[in-house]
Amino acid sequence: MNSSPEDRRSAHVGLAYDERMCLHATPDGESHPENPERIRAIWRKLEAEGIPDRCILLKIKEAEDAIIASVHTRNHIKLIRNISSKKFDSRRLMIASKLNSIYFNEGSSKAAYLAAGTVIEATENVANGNLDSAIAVVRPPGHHAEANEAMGFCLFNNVAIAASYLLNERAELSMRRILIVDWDVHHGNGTQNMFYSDPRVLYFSVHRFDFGSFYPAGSDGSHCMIGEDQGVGYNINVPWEHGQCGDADYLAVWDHILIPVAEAYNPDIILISAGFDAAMGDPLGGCCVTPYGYSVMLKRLMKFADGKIVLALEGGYNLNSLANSVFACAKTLLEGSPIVGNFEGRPFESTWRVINEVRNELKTYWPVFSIDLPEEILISNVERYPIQAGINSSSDSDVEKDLEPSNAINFSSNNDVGDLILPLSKLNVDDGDSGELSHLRSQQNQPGTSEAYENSKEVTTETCNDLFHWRSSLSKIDVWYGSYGSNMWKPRFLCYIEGGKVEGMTKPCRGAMDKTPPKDIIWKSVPHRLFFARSYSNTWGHGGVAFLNPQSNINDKSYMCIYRITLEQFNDLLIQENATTEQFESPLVDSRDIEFLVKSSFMSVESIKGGWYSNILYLGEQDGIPILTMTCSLSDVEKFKSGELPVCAPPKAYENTLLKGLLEGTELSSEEAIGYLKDAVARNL
Ligand code: X5A
Ligand code: ZN
Repeated sequence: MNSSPEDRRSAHVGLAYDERMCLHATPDGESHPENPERIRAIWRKLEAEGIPDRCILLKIKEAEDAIIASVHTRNHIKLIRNISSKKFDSRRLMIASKLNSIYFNEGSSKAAYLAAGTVIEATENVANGNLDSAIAVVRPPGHHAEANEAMGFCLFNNVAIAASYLLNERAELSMRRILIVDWDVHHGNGTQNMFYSDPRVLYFSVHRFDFGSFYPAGSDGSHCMIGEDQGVGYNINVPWEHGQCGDADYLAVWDHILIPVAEAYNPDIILISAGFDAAMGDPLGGCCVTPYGYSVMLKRLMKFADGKIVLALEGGYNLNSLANSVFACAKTLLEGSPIVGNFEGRPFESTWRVINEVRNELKTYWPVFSIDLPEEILISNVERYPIQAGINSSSDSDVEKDLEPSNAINFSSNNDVGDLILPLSKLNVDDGDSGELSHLRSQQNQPGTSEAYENSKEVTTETCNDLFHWRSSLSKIDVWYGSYGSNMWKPRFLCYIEGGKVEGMTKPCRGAMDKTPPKDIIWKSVPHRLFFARSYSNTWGHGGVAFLNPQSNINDKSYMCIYRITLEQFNDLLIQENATTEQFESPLVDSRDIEFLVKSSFMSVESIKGGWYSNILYLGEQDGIPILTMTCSLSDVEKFKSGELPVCAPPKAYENTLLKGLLEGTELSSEEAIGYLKDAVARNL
């Protein structure tokens, strides 16, 4: 280094990488997002930029069982130790298949021990002052690994092991307060659990939560999880409601949650669970943090703990953004200032809501949170919303089951609804070509194909120029949405508009972007047959859900509650009902589709074909406004008739919701309403 004596010495930054961590790979050579190329790509980039020469290269060590045992069970350690041995050859696949998102091969044990050992080595040398800071380029990642279980591509919980090592084995280093910052796009369930009642470790995670539907789904990542016993207040979750979060959102969280807490906590060392799957273009994360964003996030943490920071790689699946982000972090540690850059845009409206919820939840433990946020940031005249609600959210459908909410459309600078109204896309259902939508769809990532991962970058940039325009035009068109199932009960229907859930629903709805309540509600009856089919839905659990036979019959009569909403809201409803993980830049149903519907009475929406409610029915009009509903396809009806698909009575909670709707909306007595539903269940299709 060519620094003069007056200069502060350049930082001693440790860097760790070992090719042997590439030994862990899928057994059959199948492509997988968590593959050896990830760390190779990082290393190639760092070398090309001359970073290793400016760093202190660390010894790569395997972790010792005795140290791993401070957070993992003996059984788990035994499993990870033995999984690669010859005698497990025949059982490896079987064992992995019983775990959640895990593969094993003959190199897995070695890589897992090296990853954990390397993070320990980096942490120890930062803690004892040999290094100022360090980056451990390791895999497999760690933060999902539980005490007794590998999951989410993670075998050993590298960061948790290192933290526990400092606390329990190296007390003389006086690392009494450890801040773990987990900026991987996923919640680090394993790390949270390991220190849940331990105030010596403050676990902070910002992650996609999507109301509990984002991996690792469930309530662990909720902002209500604040720690317990001695550790209460020392677990902080910032759960995004949706994808597309970027620099502005993350830095708002830094400003209003993490930095104030770090000031109060005064950590002795910071360990970063540094996943880069919230990076722009990541196929799993669907967020858009830039290298500059990571660089600033890191720099803001460097003023704590005397700059003692260890970054340990977690996720990050777009090789380019992964390598560029790690490079940005390395430069930041070395140079003590963020890389050159800037960011545009403002946080989402939801980001302020989330920040407030987190602060509120924790204000008794962190008094700084009692200070209200300045009003001007809460009342913004230009609110920013994510593009379309195509994320795993509540629905009676289960098509999304094992799809990654991948390939979210990224946000570029200009998010405002423009005045410009572009021509609406057309769904050419009549000639079998679904136009733009099928084009978009064909470019979707199919998890498991390497090509898809390579494509992800192009897709993201291609769709980066968000088109809000269809929303503004469809918000000016009214339709009646006809409900015949649980949506007949207004509070349940409102979940699709406002978000949230009512009793009996297993998960909340995302809500529509426009949360205006319906302008009018009317009850009608229609000459279509109501029936209950399927045997399980994500929202209601085991039992059937309501369908309407698309074919009318004058002898049939079903009650219907029709809500006057905008065509924009109808599109958001359609997406939620069909639980698609996709994001659409064009509407699924536009005014030209309505013209088509008026003529042909039903229309299958090609781009959500897998959804159970992808068939739009036109049921005439009311006050000159079309009445639309959604149901299954005619061919599904045939399958329900033949027994190829199950017909099933509804679950109690679901049936009760329909009953409440009928009783509040119609003149039916409760006997009549019950009879009406019983009949729909019992009568043959
Ligand atoms: C470390 C990490 C993601 C697991 C996703 C499983 N894991 N579908 O990013
Ligand atoms: Zn992740």
